[in-house]
Amino acid sequence: MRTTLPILLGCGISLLLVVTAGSGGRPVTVTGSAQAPGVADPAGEVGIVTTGPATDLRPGAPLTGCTSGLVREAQGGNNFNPALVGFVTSAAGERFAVPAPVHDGPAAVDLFNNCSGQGDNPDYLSQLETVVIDPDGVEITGFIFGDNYFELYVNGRFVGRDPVGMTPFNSNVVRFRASYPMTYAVMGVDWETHNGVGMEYDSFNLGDGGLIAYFSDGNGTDGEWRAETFYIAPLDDPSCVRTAGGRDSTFCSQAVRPTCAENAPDRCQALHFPVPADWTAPAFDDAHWPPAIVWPPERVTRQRAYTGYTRLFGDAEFIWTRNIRLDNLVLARYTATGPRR
Ligand SMILES: [Ca+2]
Ligand SMILES: [Ca+2]
Repeated sequence: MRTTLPILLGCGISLLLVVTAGSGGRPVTVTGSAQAPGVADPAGEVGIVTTGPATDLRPGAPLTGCTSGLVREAQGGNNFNPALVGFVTSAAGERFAVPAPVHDGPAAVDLFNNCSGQGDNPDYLSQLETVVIDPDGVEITGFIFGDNYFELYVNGRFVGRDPVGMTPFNSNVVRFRASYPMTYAVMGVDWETHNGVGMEYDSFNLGDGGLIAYFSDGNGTDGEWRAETFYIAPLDDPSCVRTAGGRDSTFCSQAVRPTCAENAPDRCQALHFPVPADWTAPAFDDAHWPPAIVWPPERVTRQRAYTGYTRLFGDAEFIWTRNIRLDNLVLARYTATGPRR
């Protein structure tokens, strides 16, 4: 029998103890100790804690600056912030790229990009090149908006990625040829400017994520996808993250900022789960990943890169995990058995 005991401490800090009452002589186990080196989830994957900001920062997305066609703030917004990837190391020496171990592949074609272009890209159809995954497959066009960054894989093959990792907000289009059953694997990243502690800008804002994709065969992101988080920050105490039934950071402070964010961001902690090497493969077993959570569009974005193109996103829905603020690296998967229309 599992009993969950939320214990409210002072200063708004909530410590969650998950107590499993033993049966048949099994010992009672308690997770959630601040001294625990990591947090194990049902698949046996252990969360690993790091503390403080990343080092060794380097460019993490194809577009590293607004070098041409720059649209200024007064003309519709262009708050460019570089998308950097840094590295954090746990006490035991495990090293993680933050906010994500991005793939160094080519960028997808712009649908809307007011960083390198003027916003709307009316020529996107003529700029598409088909990524051939299965020569006998069907040709599909896909529209993707990631807050802030995405990578798309189909049947285990890289198709394209977001050219703008942080801001401004942009959207993209891809084309590929692939066979059913067609396994979509999408990396979504809520990027950060304070790498390693899950926050952004001078205000140390927590930011939030979200992802939507729609494909020309009628498939698209919805609650039938699965989604799991692999980087949770900022945290005062990583033991707030539950792992039974899929990682769940909604018990961590999300209505209020973590205490560390106010006065000691260098002491903010993060919980990492290693990204499986084969997570994009059709054969990867995602049965232990929880269903994706569908989020209302207005909770994710009011940016023109999405709102100006809603008809292209059909009946697709924004997905993420249960916590759009603290879950910063989310992997999502879905296998389509055929066209949906
Ligand atoms: Ca982006
Ligand atoms: Ca965040």
